[in-house]
Amino acid sequence: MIKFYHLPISANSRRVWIALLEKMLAFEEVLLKLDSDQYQPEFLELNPFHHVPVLVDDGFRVV
Ligand SMILES: N[C@@H](CCC(=O)N[C@@H](CS)C(=O)NCC(=O)O)C(=O)O
Repeated sequence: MIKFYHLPISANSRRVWIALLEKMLAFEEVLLKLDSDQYQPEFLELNPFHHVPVLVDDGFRVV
């Protein structure tokens, strides 16, 4: 299943969120707080630019 790393109040995240909902794709949400979560090593491995949103689908990342 697609993993969607985001923060609901992020406008950039919302664009992707709306697309996922419009396409009726199943996804699992991973909520981040942008006061430190984006700098955690596990997240930096996904996106070295420390930005949300990030999509991961079966190992394929979109940042
Ligand atoms: N190129 C990205 C930029 C996303 C972006 O700027 N995200 C902001 C939140 S809206 C962010 O994650 N900021 C956290 C940070 O800069 O550490 C996109 O357009 O999706």
